[in-house]
Amino acid sequence: MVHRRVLVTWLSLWVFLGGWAWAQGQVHKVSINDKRPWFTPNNLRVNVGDTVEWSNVSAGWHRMADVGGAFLSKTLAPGETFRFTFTKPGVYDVRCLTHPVYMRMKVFVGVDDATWQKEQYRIPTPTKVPPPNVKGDSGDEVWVCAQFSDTVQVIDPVSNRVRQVIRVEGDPHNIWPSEDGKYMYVTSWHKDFVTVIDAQSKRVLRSLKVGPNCAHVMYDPNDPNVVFATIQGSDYIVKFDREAGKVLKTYKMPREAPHGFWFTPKGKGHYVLVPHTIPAGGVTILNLDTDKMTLVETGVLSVAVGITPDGKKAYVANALSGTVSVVDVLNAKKIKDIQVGPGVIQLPVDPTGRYVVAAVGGTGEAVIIDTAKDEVIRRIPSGQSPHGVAYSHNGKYAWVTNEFDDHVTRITMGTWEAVKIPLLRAPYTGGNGLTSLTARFMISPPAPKVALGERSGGTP
Ligand SMILES: [Cu+2]
Repeated sequence: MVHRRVLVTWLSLWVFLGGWAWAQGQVHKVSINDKRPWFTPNNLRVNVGDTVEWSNVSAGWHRMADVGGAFLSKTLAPGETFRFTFTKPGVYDVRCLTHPVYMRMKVFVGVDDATWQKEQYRIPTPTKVPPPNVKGDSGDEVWVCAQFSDTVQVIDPVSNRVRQVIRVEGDPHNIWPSEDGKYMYVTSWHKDFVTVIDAQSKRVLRSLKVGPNCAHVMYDPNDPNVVFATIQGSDYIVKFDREAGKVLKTYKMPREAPHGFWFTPKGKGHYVLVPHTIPAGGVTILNLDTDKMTLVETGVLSVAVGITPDGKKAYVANALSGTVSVVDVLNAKKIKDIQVGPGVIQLPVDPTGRYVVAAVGGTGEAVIIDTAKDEVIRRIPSGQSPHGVAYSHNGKYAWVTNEFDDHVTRITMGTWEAVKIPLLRAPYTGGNGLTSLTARFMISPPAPKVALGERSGGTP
């Protein structure tokens, strides 16, 4: 009797475990990388009931999400994993929501062969453009974060050629000068530090650890001795000293994932406007005199802000909504939504205050908004996935970076003529067998010419 009972128990356990294993389906592993291809594999075919496990084998922070809303992980630190069991058939557009433009993959659940073959995700290949025969004005030089190649590339504004390449590790994403033009600050988008470059010598001076997925950087126009950075893999922004020696203060935001922030100009209020990408969007208006924060709902995946020279109006890019929200800064109120197209990212207001050039990733265009009417007046083709926008100091040119192309587009304000200026490819591509991508840039005061290709210093 005893033996029989043991046998029955074992049988039920076997049935139970077998049934459990069957219900769970198979487990498929995907690794998350910092470089292309960002997911291995980046197309995965599974059965209904199967589980996918994403392992962060990179040295950065990532956050897994289905665009259709089936799941959203927490921010995964290096070594962490996330699992999801697919119970419904279909094709899932899966992204790292911290880096949603390029960290993409597809999961095919219970689909037929035709769907699997036809709908695979392929990472875009940059289009090669020749150097232009047009010249520019002396003065500003253009600093471009060639993010995928781990370089910052400096363009000579007269010849329209890259004249210097500076190595910056960790996917350099956003760049900003100090008020006197002595330093350039660069964020490392897949890492947690800001790199400081001597703008004249082009040498890397030091780096400062600020927090996971350091996104944008900018000094406070009302107090140029302090510099701020947004920490997208968190719910805070940081303030550090001009020399980037230490973090002075951390501001906890009402929402997560702060990204492309902007200050009201000097003497026009003391506010910083911080957009939130994940999951809800919106913009926080932070009064830096009182530390009071007001959240304004704008749209979904709010990624960047631009502010008029009088400090009164802000433009907020809602990447997933495909809209630009016009916000009354002093009254913390949304005035209007302008339809521009999916994947709208940076949109600074030009120095005259008359125009906003918005980089619209989904349509490949630089979209021009007239600030008097707050309407779109022009759409200019730029490249694959336009991303960053900056202006020359005299307001003559706007420069637009293209995330999946190797060129920046120079647009002449008013005539809207567009010229494509190539960045350098290999050997500056970070050893990934990939042509470089650009993310953002800013313009510094003139600097002496340095031999092309000289690599001065490395990121500490
Ligand atoms: Cu990521």
